[in-house]
Amino acid sequence: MTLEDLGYNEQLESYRLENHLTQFEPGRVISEHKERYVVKTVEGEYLAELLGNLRFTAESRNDFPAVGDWVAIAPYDDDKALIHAIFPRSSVIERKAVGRSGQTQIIATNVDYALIVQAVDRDFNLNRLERYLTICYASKVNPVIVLTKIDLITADELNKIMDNLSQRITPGIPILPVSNVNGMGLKPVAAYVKKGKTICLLGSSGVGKSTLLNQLAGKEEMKTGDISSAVNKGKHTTTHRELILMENGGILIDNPGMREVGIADTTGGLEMTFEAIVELADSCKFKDCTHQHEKGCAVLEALDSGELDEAAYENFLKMQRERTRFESSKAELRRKDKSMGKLYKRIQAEKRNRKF
Ligand SMILES: Nc1nc2c(ncn2[C@@H]2O[C@H](COP(=O)(O)OP(=O)(O)O)[C@@H](O)[C@H]2O)c(=O)[nH]1
Ligand SMILES: [Mg+2]
Ligand SMILES: [Zn+2]
Repeated sequence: MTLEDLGYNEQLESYRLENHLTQFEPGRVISEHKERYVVKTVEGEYLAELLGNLRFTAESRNDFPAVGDWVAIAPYDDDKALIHAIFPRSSVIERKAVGRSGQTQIIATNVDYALIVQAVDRDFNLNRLERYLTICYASKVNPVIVLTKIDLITADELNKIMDNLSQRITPGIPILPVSNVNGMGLKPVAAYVKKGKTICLLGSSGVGKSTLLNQLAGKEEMKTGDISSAVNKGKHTTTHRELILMENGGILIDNPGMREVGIADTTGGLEMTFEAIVELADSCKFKDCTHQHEKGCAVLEALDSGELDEAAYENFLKMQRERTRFESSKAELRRKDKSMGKLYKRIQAEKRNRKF
C-alpha cells in the first residue's frame, strides 16, 4: 500500500514540506473514538492522540481530527502515536451539532464523492434527500444518489420514484438504483470507486450503506443489520473502522446512521439544491422578496401555475429558517465567547495590578 492509495496527493505533500513536518509520518484518520484516533500510515495502524498543545489551542470541535483527515504523527511504542498537525482539509461534510447550539459536527473530511443512500421502501423521503444534497453542496462534495432495496418494489413503482425524483431535484445529479440482494445496478456505483478517491456514504440507519460497502469490497468489512447498532457498540474501540481501503483501489467512508441532519452554515448549499427557486427569485419584483406574501413574487407565481413543486418550496423555506436560526445561535455563541474573553482578560489584569 502507498500513501496515494490512501488518497495522499501533491497538495498535501507540499504542505508537509512547507510546514516543516518532514520528521513526522503522514497518515489518515480512519476512525474516531472519544478523542482517540486510529491513524493508518504505510507502516500500519496507530492509536493516536492529539498533541496537548493543539488540544489547548483548539477553538472548537472542528479543530480536532475527524475521520478522513490527514495528520502528521510521531509514533511511539509499537502502535501508539501523537498527532502533531492536521493537514488542511479539501472538503468538510458537516451538519448542525445535536445539542450544541450554533456549532457544527464533522461527518467526514477530504471527500471526493458522497453517495446519498436511501432505500426505496419505507425510508424514501424527498425532503430528507434535499437535506443531504444541501449538506453536500455546502461541503463542495459531488453528490450521487443511490436508491437501495429495489428488489422490494416493482419496476412500475421504481419508475414512479425515478420520475418524482427527476422532477424535483436539479438535473445532472446521478441517480443509481441498486439491489444489494441480487446485485442489480451495482456496477455503475462501483465505477465511482477509484484509486485515491474518497467516497462517503450518507443516509439513515438501515438503508443498506454497510451492505453496499461490503458488496463493493467483495467481502464483509462492515457489520450490517440491526446488530451493528446495538450489540456492537462496546466493541467499537478496537474493531470498528469507518474508512475502508478497497483492495482494488478507492476509499470508502461508512457512517453510523444519522437521525438528524440539521442544516448549519450552508454557504450556498441551499441555493444549489434549489436552483429552480433561485432562478425564479431573480424575477421577483422586490430584491429582498421573502417569497411568502409579496405581490410580483415570481416564486409564488410559479407555485400557482404548478411550475414549481409545492413540497420543494416548503422544504426550501423550512431549511432556510433552520439556517437563519443556526446563524443567529452562532453569532450569539461568538458574543458569549468574546465577553468571556474580556472577563478573563479583566481578571488577569486585576490579578497583575494587585501584585503591585
Ligand atoms: N431487500 C434488501 N435488503 C437490503 C438491501 N440492502 C441492505 N438490506 C438489508 O437492510 C438491513 C440494513 O442494512 P445495513 O447495511 O446494515 O444498513 P445501514 O444501517 O445503512 O448500514 C440489513 O438487514 C440488510 O440485509 C437491499 O438492496 N435489498
Ligand atoms: Mg451500517
Ligand atoms: Zn419572491
